[in-house]
Amino acid sequence: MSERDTICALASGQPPAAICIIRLSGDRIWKLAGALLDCGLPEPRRATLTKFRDEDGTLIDEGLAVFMPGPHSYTGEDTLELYLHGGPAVITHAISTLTSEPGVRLAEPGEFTRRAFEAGKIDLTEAEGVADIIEAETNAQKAQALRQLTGGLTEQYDQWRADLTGILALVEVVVDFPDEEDAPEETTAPVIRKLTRLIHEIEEALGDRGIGEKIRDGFRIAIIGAPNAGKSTLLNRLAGRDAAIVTSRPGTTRDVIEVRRVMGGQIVWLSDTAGLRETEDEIEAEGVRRAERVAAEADLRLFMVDGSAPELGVLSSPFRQSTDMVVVNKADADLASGLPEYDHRISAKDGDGVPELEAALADFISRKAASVEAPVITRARHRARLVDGLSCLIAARDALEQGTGPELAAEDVRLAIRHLGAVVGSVGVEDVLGAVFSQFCIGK
Ligand SMILES: Nc1nc2c(ncn2[C@@H]2O[C@H](COP(=O)(O)OP(=O)(O)O)[C@@H](O)[C@H]2O)c(=O)[nH]1
Ligand SMILES: [Mg+2]
Repeated sequence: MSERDTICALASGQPPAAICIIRLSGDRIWKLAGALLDCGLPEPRRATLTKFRDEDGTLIDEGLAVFMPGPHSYTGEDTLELYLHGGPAVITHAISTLTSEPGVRLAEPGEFTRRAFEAGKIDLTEAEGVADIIEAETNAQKAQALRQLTGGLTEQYDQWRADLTGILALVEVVVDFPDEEDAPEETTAPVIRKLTRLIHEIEEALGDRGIGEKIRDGFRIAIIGAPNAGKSTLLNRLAGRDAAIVTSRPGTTRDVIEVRRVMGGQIVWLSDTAGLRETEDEIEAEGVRRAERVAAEADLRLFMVDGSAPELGVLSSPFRQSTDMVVVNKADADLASGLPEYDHRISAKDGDGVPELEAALADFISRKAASVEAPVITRARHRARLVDGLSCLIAARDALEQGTGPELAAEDVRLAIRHLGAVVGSVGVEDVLGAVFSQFCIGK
């Protein structure tokens, strides 16, 4: 018998609801079921209708109970799910009854999944997939999370680690060569070839322009341009609310204002920024620096120009880049002559041209999201480990090529295996587990 607490949580959403699910995992289930369910411990994996009582025999509710004995359960432990009416009084009565049993307590966020991970039922990327699918808002997020939770990333990392184990065996052959002789070319050449192939594969995964992370966390569009061009007016129109202050006074917006939307089937963060100009005002100057930072990180920069006064639109502006989408605003007013080439002409105030602009933005984002098929990296955590792994592999190859020491190469390959192993959670992840699982909701 394990010493572990049995955990208990409401796994379904906020009450009131038609039905709630209360979930338990751990070996106290036998005792609880015997004492509190009229049916006793239900037959495994069979929904059983039963009355559910507290320790005094008072009826809590009538509902279904499903028993899933370990190790063939989500957590690997015995688990019990109770399907009751989803009212606050039922839930409170049920949970307080269950947790008043010694050795039974409320679960922490993600604790069921953490137990599944610790029991070796899933690896860390699959656990992250579980967290992501619960949070998924767009279809693209859902598809990515599903791929991850069904082992899509595991497969890739296992393949890389298997390749590396093979390479390590070959490097050790080189290491074992007698001191007085250098390892012959025939021994090192195939190892270098295999290493090079793996280096390319990992470089390719890293060269995904962050699409997997963006599908998960959102793409970024920055609205930039001269003061008074109408940037804040456009942001408000795209947001459908007054998120940013609009005035006729140039230099009104100082901080970056962000609005979250779904566009082109993706989460998109739209940022309104301070007008780009040289300024003596300290606060405005900080606003301009922030605007430049946001623009530099954006997937798309909308460069807005006041069409009624293009000379103020500073088209020759040092801030403008050739890849910017140029939007001429104030098309309702008399447009000045000498307008530059532009991609869109709108009136942010009246809304003319805005639907076409929105369609173009949606198209841009959905194309960008589709530009990488099945990204291997969906979190910064994966990227950091892959970058570290890659540099070890490059160091190993250098050592073999320059004949400076096969022992060093072997050590680097071992380190690379550890870095890739950390992504799936097979080694050295104690320090990240808390961070990964605390992001979960309770009951999962
Ligand atoms: N005529 C006209 N005025 C506009 C339009 N969009 C914004 N404005 C006005 O231009 C001024 C500056 O707008 P704002 O959105 O604050 O510009 P920002 O400094 O670029 O954020 C305000 O007085 C707005 O009412 C438009 O499409 N047509
Ligand atoms: Mg503004």
